[in-house]
Amino acid sequence: MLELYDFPNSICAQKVRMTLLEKGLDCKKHDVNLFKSAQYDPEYLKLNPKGYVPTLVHDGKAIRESNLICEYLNEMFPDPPLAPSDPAERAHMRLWGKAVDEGLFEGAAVLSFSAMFRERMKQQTEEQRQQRYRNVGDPARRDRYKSTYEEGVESPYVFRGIAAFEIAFKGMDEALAGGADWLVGDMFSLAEINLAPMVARLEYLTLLDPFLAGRPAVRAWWRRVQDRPSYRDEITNGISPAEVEEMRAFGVKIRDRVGERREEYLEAFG
Ligand SMILES: N[C@@H](CCC(=O)N[C@@H](CS)C(=O)NCC(=O)O)C(=O)O
Repeated sequence: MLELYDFPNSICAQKVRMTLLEKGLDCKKHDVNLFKSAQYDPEYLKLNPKGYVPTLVHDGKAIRESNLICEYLNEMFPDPPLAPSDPAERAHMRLWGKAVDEGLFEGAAVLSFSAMFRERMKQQTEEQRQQRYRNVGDPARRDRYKSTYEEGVESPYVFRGIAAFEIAFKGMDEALAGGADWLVGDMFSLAEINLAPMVARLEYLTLLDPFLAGRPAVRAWWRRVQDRPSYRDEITNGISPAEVEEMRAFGVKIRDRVGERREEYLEAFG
């Protein structure tokens, strides 16, 4: 039996749900309400000591980390395959998962945080905010939360996130330059699944366009990803109209400054 500890608009959980749909797998879902700090419930921490979603439980075994969960599902349920059979191509596919784990996830998280969640945190008492920082149990993550709360879009974490996206889109353009439909191995793979929720979050925040400008192959690839039934069910139809509107309304407030910071990155490193 498959069980997923999940939160609807979690970009990490979306990867896992897309993988489940691509594989046609049934899964029992448990909602872990991140806005009510349910991820820090002692019972949940036994499954996922970092206090994250998602966690997959398969026949009683807990599997953590969205990228690893998707790999696990692909190994346990090989049909249809979501990874190329050639080992070198599989390694290339995993580079995209690494790019997400090493920069794009944090980029999407800090952009969302500095646009939206920061505003929610402003409604909290100082004691509630301090409790939030203590809960995360990890100084690196605490520093990221604090910086995006205090500095918003001016946070150095936001600058690094914008850089991670710019580097990734440049890499996608190169990977698609020969006319390929997909990033690796001529197939829709875990590379697309790892990236799709990150790119979608940028788009919902109205921040995607500058990254796609002058990159028609990436834009066409993005349309292909969005046409995938797993994307439509889990992302397009899986996010409520109220959440879509919230992301848009807050995203537009930081859009100009994000564009300027992208230009700053290109001037310094482009
Ligand atoms: N590297 C982890 C990151 C998981 C993660 O940070 N998930 C977010 C939701 S997308 C979360 O649970 N955040 C709760 C918190 O930071 O308190 C993965 O890919 O599974």
